[in-house]
Amino acid sequence: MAGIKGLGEAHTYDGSPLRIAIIHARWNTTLISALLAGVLKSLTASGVKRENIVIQSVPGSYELPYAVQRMYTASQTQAAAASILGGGGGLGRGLVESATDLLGGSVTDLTGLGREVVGAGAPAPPQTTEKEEEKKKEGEGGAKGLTQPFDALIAIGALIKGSTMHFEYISDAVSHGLMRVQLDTGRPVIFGLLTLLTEEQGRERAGIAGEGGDQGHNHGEDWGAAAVELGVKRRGWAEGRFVK
Ligand code: DLZ
Repeated sequence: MAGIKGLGEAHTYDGSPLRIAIIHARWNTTLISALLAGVLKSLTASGVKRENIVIQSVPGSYELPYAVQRMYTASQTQAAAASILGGGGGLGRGLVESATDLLGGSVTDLTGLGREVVGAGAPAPPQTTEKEEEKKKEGEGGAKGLTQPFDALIAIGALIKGSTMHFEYISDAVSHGLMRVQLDTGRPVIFGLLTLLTEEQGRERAGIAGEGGDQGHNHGEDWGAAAVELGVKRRGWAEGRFVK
């Protein structure tokens, strides 16, 4: 008999206007790589453009809530900087130029705000060619992409239970932390945290189980779809509309 578990009726949403952040832990990399690929596959299938996806990694799952919160703030900073600089050199540009004068050149490039800020006293970044710089920005999902605040953020981690209480403490803290960030920021944070009793459970949920490494279901695909759905619905809610 077929089971009753699962996501229910599938809806499709247009992700093309969205900007999405993915923050993943590096612990248990085999699982994380597969889950990340699943997320990217479904974001792309929903129309999210690669240049509008920003990916950052952190060491472990414990770091996820803080990183998600800070990344959202960084995207707000980018959006503010872009709106100040917008309009091709009007009042905004004048303000930035005045600020640069007042700071005596300690801020070398305000247009890079949120991407890379060189503060007073910080060592100068290594020189890169134009081509390298372009490639680097593309890797950050920012070169020609949108600068609006993220529409949704996806946190990916895989915790595997060991012989101490470590697993319980981190699972609990991260779950609560991610929920808090989404309620505090008002932006959807997708819960891509696998809390696993065994490695095999992880392979099943990353779609890499079995001898051929292609069995199970990649939950990353569901997380990408959830990010697009919530991103689209939040935009509707912000305008007093209820997107079906
Ligand atoms: C320390 C640790 C352990 C033992 N296990 C995991 C794990 O299974 N999955 C994971 O994402 N992170 C693990 N970590 C690292 C912690 O999440 C965290 O990065 C460190 O405690 C530093 O804050």
